[in-house]
Amino acid sequence: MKPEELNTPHDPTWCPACGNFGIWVALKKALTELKLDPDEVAISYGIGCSGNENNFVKTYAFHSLHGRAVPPAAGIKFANDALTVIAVSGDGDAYGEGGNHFIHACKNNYDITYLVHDNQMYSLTTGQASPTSEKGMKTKTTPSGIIEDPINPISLALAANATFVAKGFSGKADHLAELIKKAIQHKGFALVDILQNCVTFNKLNTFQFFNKRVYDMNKEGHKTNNKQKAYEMASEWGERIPIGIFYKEEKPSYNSSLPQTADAPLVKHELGKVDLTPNFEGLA
Ligand SMILES: Cc1ncc(C[n+]2csc(CCOP(=O)(O)OP(=O)(O)O)c2C)c(N)n1
Repeated sequence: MKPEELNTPHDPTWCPACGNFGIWVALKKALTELKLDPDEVAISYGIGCSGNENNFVKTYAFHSLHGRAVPPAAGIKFANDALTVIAVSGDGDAYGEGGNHFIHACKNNYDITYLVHDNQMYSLTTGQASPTSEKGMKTKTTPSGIIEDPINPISLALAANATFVAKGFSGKADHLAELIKKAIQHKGFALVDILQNCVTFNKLNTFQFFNKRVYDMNKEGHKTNNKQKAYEMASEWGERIPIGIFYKEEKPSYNSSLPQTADAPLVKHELGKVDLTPNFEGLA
């Protein structure tokens, strides 16, 4: 398939030059280069400009609640691990409302890919401060400037024991597509935190801001098997911002470790052969 064949009849409704376009292009490129057909992929979306992508990519899709993209994705993978399962969120969705789900998905090593459209802003609701907005930034909810430091998604994922931790940039779609492919191929929970510009509400972290700062950390020699070094790289944010794979580790995924799903996913279980009588013993 060609990436355009994953388009739906609906044109994206994002603002012209929104970073979501680059992520959309990279996702379709990654899926087609991995030769995945639309019926082999299920994507669970949160609520936000990012979540609206569910209308624009032709795969199975589930539009969940705000902050809740991960639980349906984990459930879909339990039910049918033949599917490639992806969750898509904004930074508010992933690290704010869905922060607890995020931490536990890292810890549990669900075999899903998490693509976080990180524009440092609650954008669909027209520009409120999010967990990754920079200190001092003036937004609708912080007219005098944000007083607290932002969350660092990469260090948070490392501390929660995620087995694949990466950062991309919507303006480098080819590099991002490669990261998404590697995240999908990884057996276990894979985070790709994606820096993106919001042309309408974030006037600080613009396309130009990111474009002149990001560099490919793996090309500059960063190895992906050193957690201590990954923490160090995660805190680099200034004149230079690293993108690429910070850390990667092989570990059995949750599904493969769970006796109920180790041999066969739930969809392959023969329910007719399950003896439920012990569950009803003692009941009138
Ligand atoms: C529980 C809940 N809280 C708040 C909202 C309102 N809401 C909808 S979208 C959104 C912001 C989304 O921001 P983000 O997740 O960063 O995604 P973006 O729009 O920037 O892609 C909010 C607060 C909601 N729908 N449900």
